[in-house]
Amino acid sequence: MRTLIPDSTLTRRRWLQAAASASVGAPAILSAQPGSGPQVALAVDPSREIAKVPANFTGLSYEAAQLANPDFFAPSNTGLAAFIRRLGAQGVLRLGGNSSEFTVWSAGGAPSTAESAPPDTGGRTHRTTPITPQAVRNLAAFVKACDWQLIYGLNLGHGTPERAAEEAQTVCEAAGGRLVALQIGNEPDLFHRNGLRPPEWTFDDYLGQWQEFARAIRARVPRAPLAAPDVASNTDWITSFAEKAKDQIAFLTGHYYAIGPPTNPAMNIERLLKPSASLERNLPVVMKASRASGKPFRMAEGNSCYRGGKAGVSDTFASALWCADYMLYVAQGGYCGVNLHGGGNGIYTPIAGDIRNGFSARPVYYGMLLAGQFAGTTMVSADLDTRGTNATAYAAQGPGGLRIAVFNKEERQPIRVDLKPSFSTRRIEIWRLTAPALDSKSGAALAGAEIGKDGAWTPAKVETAVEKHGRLTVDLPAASAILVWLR
Ligand code: BDP
Repeated sequence: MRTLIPDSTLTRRRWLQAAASASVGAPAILSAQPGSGPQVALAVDPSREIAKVPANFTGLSYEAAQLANPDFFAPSNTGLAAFIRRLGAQGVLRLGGNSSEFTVWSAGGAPSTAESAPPDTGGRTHRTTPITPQAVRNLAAFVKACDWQLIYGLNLGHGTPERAAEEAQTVCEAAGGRLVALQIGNEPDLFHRNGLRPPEWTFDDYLGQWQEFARAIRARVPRAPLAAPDVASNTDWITSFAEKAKDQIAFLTGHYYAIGPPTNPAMNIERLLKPSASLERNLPVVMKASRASGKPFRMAEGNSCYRGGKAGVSDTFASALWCADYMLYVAQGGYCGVNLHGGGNGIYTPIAGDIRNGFSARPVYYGMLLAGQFAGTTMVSADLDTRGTNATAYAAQGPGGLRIAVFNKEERQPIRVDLKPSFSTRRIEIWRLTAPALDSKSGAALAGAEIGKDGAWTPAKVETAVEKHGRLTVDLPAASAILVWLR
């Protein structure tokens, strides 16, 4: 039996010194912050593999309206590229949203002067977005500069198969292998009530029109990759699409917003951090369709609260905890990726700002950064006995060793995690996800470091441990998370 003994918080440098002395027989060192609370027991078993997490699991989503400004997604926007790359060596940028039903492919059209486009807030009035071939070529070059991949949304709501096919051809030629999918239509399961189609609009109506668009696209680009149905919430449409048209797509897609609308006072931090009944209900349905069809499922657009987010919730540290927990929950459940929606200075946007004023990371970005450490790994069994607390835990094996994330989503209650790894390890490092308070809009940090103005980030505060008798006890303050590395 080995024991992991808590010690004091060390800086990375002090850890290196400690590790050096440990290697010549000095006492083992580990750290945990003081505090008390219910003890939750976590058993991790790396031999029980649960799901593979693709290297491009992490993703962002932007409104297609952003393409009205061809300089935004362009290699010259190095500021934005730095923030995106920081989220993962690989990842997927998705263009779509409500505004993608109001784009006009205009081969020679003049670009708009719009600087940056926030998420759509769901009203009925929309400005038309002209998209030029130059905007598409810049987008493709931008994605390449980030070393990411692309999902591109075409206009089903107001578009025509011919226009979409022309636009698709330009996208395919510009993005080449970086294009993982074109999508035709954004949230078509809502068309019956948002004015894009008559109230009697059904799945079969949608599939018929989708096929027309797909045929026109394939007439120009026979191997164009497609993803669908990109629904807002109707999982029956995912099941039906998987049954009726799986051979035509590379993967299945759908959206997820944890709470909403923002005008409802019940949509608050407490609600956001609670386990989501709809997610628990829908994930198995979606994964059943995915397994039956052999097509992976990607959550192609989503965030904390629909209609553009809720101030005081979506822009606070609570969104960081929510986001990381959500991403790892669905990674463990088998999703092949998630795209957090944002843009401009939108309330829930992970990256805020514009070209002129520069970019910055919002709290939700820190959650993505934490969860992104699981990209390219294999999720393994992490069995948490929560003892009635709102805590969650995930573990994965991959490059850099085993990593274990534990979330204490209690607003006021600290917890003590008693970790029993059923394996031996040589070196343990702990990163904490912290902020001054749950509703803080700034001051979030991962491993004691904030994201710099240039998107730079390096762990600054790494607590360390060397095992002794097979147990590690770590205290988690209320509303915080840890990422434990076992190297
Ligand atoms: C989705 C839309 C997206 C919106 C988002 C929201 O696809 O354009 O920005 O909801 O309401 O339904 O925040």
